[in-house]
Amino acid sequence: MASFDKVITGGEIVTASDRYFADIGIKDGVIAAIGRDLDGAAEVIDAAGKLVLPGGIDSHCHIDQPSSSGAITADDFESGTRSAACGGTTMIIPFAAQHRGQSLRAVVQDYHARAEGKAHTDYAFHLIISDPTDQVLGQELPALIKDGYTSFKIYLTYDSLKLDDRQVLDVLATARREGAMVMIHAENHDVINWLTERLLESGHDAPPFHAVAHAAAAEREATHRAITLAEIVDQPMLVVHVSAKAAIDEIREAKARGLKIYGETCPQYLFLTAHDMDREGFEGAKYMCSPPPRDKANQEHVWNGLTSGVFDVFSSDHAPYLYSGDEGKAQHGHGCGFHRVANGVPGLEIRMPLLFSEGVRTGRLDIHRFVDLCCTRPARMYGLSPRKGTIAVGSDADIVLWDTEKTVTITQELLHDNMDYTPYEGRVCTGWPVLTLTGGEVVYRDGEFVARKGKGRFIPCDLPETAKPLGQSIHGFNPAEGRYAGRYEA
Ligand code: DUC
Ligand code: ZN
Ligand code: ZN
Repeated sequence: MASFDKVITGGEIVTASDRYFADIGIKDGVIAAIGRDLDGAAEVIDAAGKLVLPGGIDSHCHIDQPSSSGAITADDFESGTRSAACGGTTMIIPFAAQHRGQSLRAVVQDYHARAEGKAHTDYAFHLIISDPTDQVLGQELPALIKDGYTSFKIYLTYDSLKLDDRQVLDVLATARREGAMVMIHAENHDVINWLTERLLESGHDAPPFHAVAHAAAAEREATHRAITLAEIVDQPMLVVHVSAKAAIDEIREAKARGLKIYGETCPQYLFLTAHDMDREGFEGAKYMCSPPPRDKANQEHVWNGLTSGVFDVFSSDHAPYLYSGDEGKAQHGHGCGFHRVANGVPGLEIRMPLLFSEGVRTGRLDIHRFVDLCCTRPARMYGLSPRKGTIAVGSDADIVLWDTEKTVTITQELLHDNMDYTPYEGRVCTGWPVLTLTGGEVVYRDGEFVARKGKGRFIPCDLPETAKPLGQSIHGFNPAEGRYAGRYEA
């Protein structure tokens, strides 16, 4: 009997810390051996001349997610994970999003039904908490955390999602007690609404004014406030989709003070600018997301945040809303104003190729840092390591072969999602995934998606290593004495 189901031979393995030539033996979907001249395999995959990387983890994407306005993402778990796999991503962590009044447990069951039997990659769920009642924080959330939903996103903006500071503190304190990770969308809600009203009053309702309403200063203020609230409760927190220097500075400063504050950024903040919203007709809506892409100078600061360690993870924030058709951005926004357009851009498939091409190939980003940002850190951040995010004996055989010389022009036709546009149309990438294995099965080869039935599994997350449960009392803050006795006091 063959010792391995498959052996990947002759490739150069790259992880977050190492780079070396070796073969990989796969058995029952798991990496069973790494070594020289492995034989005894039923199938051999020739990786000569290719880099062999861990599959990517996209830890921020919206799949089959209805918004409270009724808009629904164009990708379901079938098309979303198909597209992910073709771009070198082998695990996704989308959201199970609570609308106010809903039971969190019911929401989670609903999203499981959406994913079951459809996903081609493994998946976990973050929760979105929009209604932190006593029942939710006291009963549902602790039980769900024990069942493997160990991270949740909260919002400081959007009418239907926004929490006030007091609610944020309640959520952070619950997360601290249970050892969960909190992700936060940090933009000042009142500022955005006030600016939007002023802009609309003066007839400025076209897509570029979205970026004016979502001012960088509003992102900075909310980031500062969120960090302050996390500091008061002494709870780790990840600021998601960071777009602007002002917010990056807040995160850098918090890290320098020793706080467990983490940062995430996305392709749209490296490769798009607010200027893209300035296109003919309503076309600018194709580039609208929140926070919005900024300017060239801010792009440089985002790059700098990636190379200098301010950012811990690089995610897509894939929020695929169609442009055309009855439910499209154009129909909803044209003649009604930028504030009516669903916020979000697609990016699941091009997240890693774009960063590889413009970061690694240009010498701007160390390849180990690339793997760390796209694969290893998301696994560690969300309690999936070492099963996911690296190439090691015992880890799942989620592996991607990269051809570093392959040049591809991005077009919507080439991509595998359900969208009708890509904001990156015409952009040329050098370095592209040529083969993807999920759980030891080849699902993508040379531009073709080759899987049939979705075999992706739900993977419950452990408690994140950065956020072990810290008990009932709040370290550094003694509510009984009513005074701050924090770590930074002399
Ligand atoms: N902003 C969000 O907060 N979520 C989805 C996409 C977006 O642009
Ligand atoms: Zn968000
Ligand atoms: Zn998002």
